[in-house]
Amino acid sequence: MPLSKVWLQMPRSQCRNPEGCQRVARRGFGGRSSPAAPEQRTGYHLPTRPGWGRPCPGPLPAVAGAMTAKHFLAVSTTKPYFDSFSRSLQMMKTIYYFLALFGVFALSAAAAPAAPKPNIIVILVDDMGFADLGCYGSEIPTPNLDRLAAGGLRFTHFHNDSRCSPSRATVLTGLYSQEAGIGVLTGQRKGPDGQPLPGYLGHLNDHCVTLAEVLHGAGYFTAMTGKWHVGQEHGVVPWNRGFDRSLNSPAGGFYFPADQNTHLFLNGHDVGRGGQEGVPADWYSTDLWTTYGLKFIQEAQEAKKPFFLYLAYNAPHFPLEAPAEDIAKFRGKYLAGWDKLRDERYARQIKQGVIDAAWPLSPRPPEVKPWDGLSPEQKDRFDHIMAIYAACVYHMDKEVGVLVAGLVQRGLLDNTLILFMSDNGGNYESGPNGRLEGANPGGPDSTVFCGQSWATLENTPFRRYKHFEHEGGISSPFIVHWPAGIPAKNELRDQQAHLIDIMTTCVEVSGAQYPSQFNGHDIHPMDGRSLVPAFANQPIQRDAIYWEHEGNAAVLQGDWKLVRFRWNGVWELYNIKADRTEQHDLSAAQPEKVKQLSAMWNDWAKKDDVLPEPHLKFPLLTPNDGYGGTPPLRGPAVDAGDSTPED
Ligand SMILES: [Ca+2]
Repeated sequence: MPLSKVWLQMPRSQCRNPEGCQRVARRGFGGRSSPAAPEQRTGYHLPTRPGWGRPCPGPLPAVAGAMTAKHFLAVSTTKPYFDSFSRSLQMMKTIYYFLALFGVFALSAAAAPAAPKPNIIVILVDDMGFADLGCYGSEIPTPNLDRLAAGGLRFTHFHNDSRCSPSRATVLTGLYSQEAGIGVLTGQRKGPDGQPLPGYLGHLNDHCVTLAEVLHGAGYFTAMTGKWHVGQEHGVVPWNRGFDRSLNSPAGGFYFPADQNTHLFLNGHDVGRGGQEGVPADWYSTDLWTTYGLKFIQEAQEAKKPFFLYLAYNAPHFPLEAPAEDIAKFRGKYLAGWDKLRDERYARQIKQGVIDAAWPLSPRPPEVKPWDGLSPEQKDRFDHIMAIYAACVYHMDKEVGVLVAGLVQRGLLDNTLILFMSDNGGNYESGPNGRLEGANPGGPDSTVFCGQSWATLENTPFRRYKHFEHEGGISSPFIVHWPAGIPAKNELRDQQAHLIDIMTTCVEVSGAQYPSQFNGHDIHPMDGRSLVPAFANQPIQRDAIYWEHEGNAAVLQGDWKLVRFRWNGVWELYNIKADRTEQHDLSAAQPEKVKQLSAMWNDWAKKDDVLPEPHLKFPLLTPNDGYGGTPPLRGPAVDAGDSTPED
């Protein structure tokens, strides 16, 4: 029985905690509490205890299948769901019609009060590929994010900055990462003269403002939980960059208190691994970020302010770790192998409309072995690795459900703009074999990397990975959910967008003023465009989008993308509308287009402190090989350095 049906038809009597849960009529997340709803109706199981959004313990074992989510909300994008959803939508339209009529009469009698500012939640996940959510083709069950997508929008051409810190800098500031001071990670890069390169300071500079600083100025209660990674070691911290509340780690690379890299700060106080100042001693990071996110939302509500929450999950970044029961759900599921699963994801993506059937699936890279040629022992090892990765994604989705339940409980979901995205594509680091080390893989003492072979699945149907500016590195799911502001439900948007647009969008929907000066410093103008027109399926007016990371580079203008593999690579030219999987390099056929776009890229690079490129760390590779096969993607010295949990 499909996962969704188990839950959709689950009678109240099957709940493990029927007295502790209430049901909410399935009328969008904002559905009215309806404890007396008929048993056959779909309902969310919610805790009656307010405040913390603990999940319902789920159905009784006899109902829950091996893959069943142990969570209050497990709805996937199946046809019965959409049929029912359409009926609900029709009912809502009727209600809205009468409300609108009533509103006309009311407005004639009195001036309308100002619309309340929307709450804003930016959810940023770490190292998750374009194809890892159910609503973007994955076999990993992500019912909660699928549900948000069904109640809102999915963008199909959304891009990030291909690496942790640059993407975070861009999300937070609305600037290209170099302009904000973070072109690579949080280590400082120096030029030949020994001076720090302004685009590579390793921390947010003084000429940018964060979303928190901007929204705080508009009366918002501002909070963050999760991975910071924009320069805490240099003194740039959430509590001095606009956040009223924060539970953060300087960087990522941990999931449990016992992990080597665990380090927490609560509102600026060093609370170590937890166990002090109210932070529990025993936690799983994904849960902890959600719990404190809801705690801060509660504070905002009590303060009667709109809130901004930046929820930066550090899952599913390496070293991959997850609760054992989550890993067990997936063990054996990946013996099907990357070749078959990739074909299946590709087919689902076409059916869902998130990719164009005209784009061929990029071929398996030469480094990745055919699954059928592996020994049973090798298959078992790879299955174990991917089960842990899938568990990280699955658990992250589960916590998104907890967050949404907390919003429903507080009556906040309807006017909360939720934006969900990933900071870069699936990660090939550790090479095609990945890593599976430790007596208890997936536990706190283990070292698990998904590796290039599974990353190829994660980035279906695109080429290349995190670090690179080919589509596999920079493409992300992007889910937008805002019932009060976006009437469209379960619609796709193919407008090109980038996380640089988050600032501009938040400024528009909040009515905030983006400053030209802040704390005595001149502030760079925003580089992005508001996505509000795209919410109504109107075009976004922009000239181009640019990328640079470790010498990898790209510019996208309309249908044309120029992309380069390393600083010593040659420019490749693709018509991204016809060939988004980057299979047909048109650079030789259209040299004038290459000349035009490369000149644009150079002008941008000079303007935004991208030059001189900080490539001295990296060994020289031979020019672009056309796929990333031979020669090796990275030199050995670089692989060793990048396998640390720094990013
Ligand atoms: Ca990342």
